[in-house]
Amino acid sequence: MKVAILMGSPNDQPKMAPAATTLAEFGIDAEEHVMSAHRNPATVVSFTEAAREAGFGALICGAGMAAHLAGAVAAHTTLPVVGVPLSGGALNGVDALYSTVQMPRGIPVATVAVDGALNAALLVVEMFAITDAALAERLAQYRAAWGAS
Ligand code: RP5
Repeated sequence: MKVAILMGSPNDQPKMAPAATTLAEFGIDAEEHVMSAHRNPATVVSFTEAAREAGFGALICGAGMAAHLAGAVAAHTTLPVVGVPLSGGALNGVDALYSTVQMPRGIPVATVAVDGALNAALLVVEMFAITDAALAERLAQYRAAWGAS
């Protein structure tokens, strides 16, 4: 399974880069795409509705301000969606945090910290490792090394 890393603007890429880097460390394929829930909502819908069939196992969505890409994506798939609120704008990420974490019941988004792209990737690795013993072992090694650093 591969992972989609979606972001609302090309300007988000530096903040989202740790997601792809971390997934690569675990040998998990990932694709980065720029699409916005408010600038190109039709693209968000078509990509998301096709995601499971296209081989994606999870989607990581980063957006700043109140754009709320993760919630829009979650509305169109039952794959796990991890939301990364991004800093910036007048409220510097508090707006993105609240809009991403406060999803109404029934449509979940697993929300990490503001600019928490690395943890978003680790959460997806943990999900994939539920049914992949070799990946679980690599995760244990990563965690041990992390604690030692
Ligand atoms: C959101 O609006 C993006 O995720 C970005 O964080 C924010 C500002 O976008 P830009 O003006 O930098 O393109 O859609």
